Amino acid sequence: MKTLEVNFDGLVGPTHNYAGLSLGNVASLANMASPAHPRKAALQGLQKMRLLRRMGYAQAVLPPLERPAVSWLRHFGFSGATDAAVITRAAREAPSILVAASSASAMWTANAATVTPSADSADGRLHLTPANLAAKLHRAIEAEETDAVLRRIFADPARFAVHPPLGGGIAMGDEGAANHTRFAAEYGQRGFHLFVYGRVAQSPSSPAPGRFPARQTREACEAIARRHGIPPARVAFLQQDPAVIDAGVFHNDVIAVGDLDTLLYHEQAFLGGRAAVETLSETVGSAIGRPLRLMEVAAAEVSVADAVKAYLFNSQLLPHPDGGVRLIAPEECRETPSVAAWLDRAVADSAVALREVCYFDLRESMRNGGGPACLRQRVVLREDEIAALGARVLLDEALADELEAWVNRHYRETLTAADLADPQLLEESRRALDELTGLLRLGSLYGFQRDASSQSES
Ligand code: SUG
Repeated sequence: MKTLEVNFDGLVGPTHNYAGLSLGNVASLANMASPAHPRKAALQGLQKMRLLRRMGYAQAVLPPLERPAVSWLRHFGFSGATDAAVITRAAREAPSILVAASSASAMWTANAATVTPSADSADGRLHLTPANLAAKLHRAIEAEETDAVLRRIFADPARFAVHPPLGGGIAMGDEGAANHTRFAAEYGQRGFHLFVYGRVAQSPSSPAPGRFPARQTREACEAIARRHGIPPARVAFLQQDPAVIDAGVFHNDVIAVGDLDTLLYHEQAFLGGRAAVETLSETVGSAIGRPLRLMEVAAAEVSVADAVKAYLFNSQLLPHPDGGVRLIAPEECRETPSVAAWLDRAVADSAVALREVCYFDLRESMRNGGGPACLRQRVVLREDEIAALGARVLLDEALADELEAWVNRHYRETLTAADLADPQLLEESRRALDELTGLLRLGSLYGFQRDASSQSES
């Protein structure tokens, strides 16, 4: 039976804005309070999905979460007779909490979960753990709702196991697939899992960044590998160099990307440097039965600062039909001279597996530190598992057209921080999401839909 890697991209939500919420994420801080363009953001994301599908890759979509999250505002004590009153009170008393409850950050679905395909787990089911995203308030409040979304889509318990997000707070800080890479000779064959962490929570003397937070802990990585039933011989754990976290590499996918038998990484990505990568390469090679193709980017050619600016490593690495690889890169790579020169050299060199680079304009997401790879969650699925998905999430031209028209009908052109206090935005977002659940056949997914149906029943 055929097995495919399906890219589940996040549909950008109607409240997309720049709030400067992510200390350690250079773009998020730099663009704080500048006006955002939700319609353009959603269309840029859809265009990427559409073109990847046309290139022959399996593409799916994950819905946005309900934002502003009135239920969270109520949870934090902002009571009110109506939801609009809750928003108004939060805007007056604690605007920073309203802003966190309004972020469209669920669009970066690389952070939605960590997935272990059925070929790799002890019980032969596909396992998913939604990320707890404990490091940041606006992201931590995603976990419960993402869990609900994944349970709708991966609903068949005979095939899929959706675990709850890890408890335990920041010591179990987990940012999902942004810090995880699966290697395999072919998608359907048994794989090898690389987990990358920023610090060891239970060992305070171990190396850690000094300036910015390390969001992912080793303990969280180990817990996920255990829960998903991955044999220990098929897992490796590497630590990020704390210096790169302090330079703005808040997730491993800002400094390395791997797929199948290929790893593209920056020389300074990992603690232990080249020796650590060589050991990894040997272990992976013998586990998947084929040597790992390493593409190292030297610091002398591309500095970490340029890598962070251009988001070279946040490209999607995909198989090219001729046996090499293709990169789906942000436009910013073409505009950063050191990165553009590296890519040109690599494509021209027949000894390097890189055959082609396709550039995409994802500027709206990039201005919050989200590149092509942040916007997608990779799920390796057999054909029967694809057929068992519990919603209309697999993208075809018809769904892409419908989603584009839906965005054009509902999304604002511009959104500023001040607009988040406008209760009208809540109404608009709910109207849009209500229609979306119909389009994607998700049923009554969102809290406001369930509240409305329980009111009409009583
Ligand atoms: O968690 N930005 C996200 C970007 C996530 C990128 N994902 C991966 N690298 N996989 C974050 O820092 C900024 C929101 C704001 O400032 O408004 C934000 O949340």
